[in-house]
Amino acid sequence: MPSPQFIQLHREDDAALRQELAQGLLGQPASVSPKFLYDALGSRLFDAITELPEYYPTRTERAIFDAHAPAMAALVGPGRTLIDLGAGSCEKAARLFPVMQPARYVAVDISVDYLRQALASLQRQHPGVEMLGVGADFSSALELPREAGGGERLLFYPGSSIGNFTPEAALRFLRQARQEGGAGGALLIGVDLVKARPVLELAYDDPLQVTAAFNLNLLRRLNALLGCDARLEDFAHVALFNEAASRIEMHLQARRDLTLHWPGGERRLAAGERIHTENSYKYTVGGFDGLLREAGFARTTCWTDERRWFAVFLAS
Ligand code: AVI
Repeated sequence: MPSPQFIQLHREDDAALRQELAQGLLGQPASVSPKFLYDALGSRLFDAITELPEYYPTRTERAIFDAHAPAMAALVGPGRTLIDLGAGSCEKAARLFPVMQPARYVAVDISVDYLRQALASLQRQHPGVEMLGVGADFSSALELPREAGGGERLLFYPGSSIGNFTPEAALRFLRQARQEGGAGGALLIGVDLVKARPVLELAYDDPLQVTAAFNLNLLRRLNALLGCDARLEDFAHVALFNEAASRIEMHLQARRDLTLHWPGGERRLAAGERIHTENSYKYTVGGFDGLLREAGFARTTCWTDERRWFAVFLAS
């Protein structure tokens, strides 16, 4: 019985994280990178978000794969190295195994520890597929290690996480994906589409307040990592669709005049002032297709749901 291999490429340096957080808080407007949303509790809250009736992206994307995976597989062909970016529980890729029939599976996530259990269980179900877990942060640069192997690569980036990059960073990421795919490489990517404001805003501000908890959890991280004295009850979750920028923005809005203190710094916030915590860009099919072509992909195919709320692109 083969067993998966694991490598950890990058480790966060606490001092660098503290500096990044302080710099963000001192900015105008104040901001905190969305990468801090995902500690153990934040990741569980995000999983809960994906179960909410208002948060349509996860289930809409799943329905697109359920309906069209055989057509995607026919274009991609069997025997690929399937490279899963942000693999987490590896569940989305695992659903594709029977139709895509990869020869090799490379799961990439920020920490290799997130991948150990999932990969071990996937390996038991698919003993014929070689498996590798890679701990890497590809949010600033997508560079796969040599161990990811050759062969025809299929990069898999579901979940519309590309929307959490600025369009410039998204273009950079797509260019790197094209390069990392190599000759004969392909990219299968999920993208959330522009739609009516109330649908979008409800998806990011649900009545059960799970997304509010997900956002407010950032303050707990600020306190733990930076030694900050933020009180959760002093902030309100705000999610709004910025139509001009075509993005949902999440903010933490001060409920009163207050000052945040941490060793070596402080930041005053007036009542109503916000800390910007996340952008989630929404694309049109034509707009994202243009971005793929600008990144150097020559052939693209797109599948959407009936309402055209979400799209999956295959680019090669
Ligand atoms: C992970 N990412 C695609 C989610 C999104 O929809 O932008 C993160 C999220 N933020 C609030 N709800 C979900």
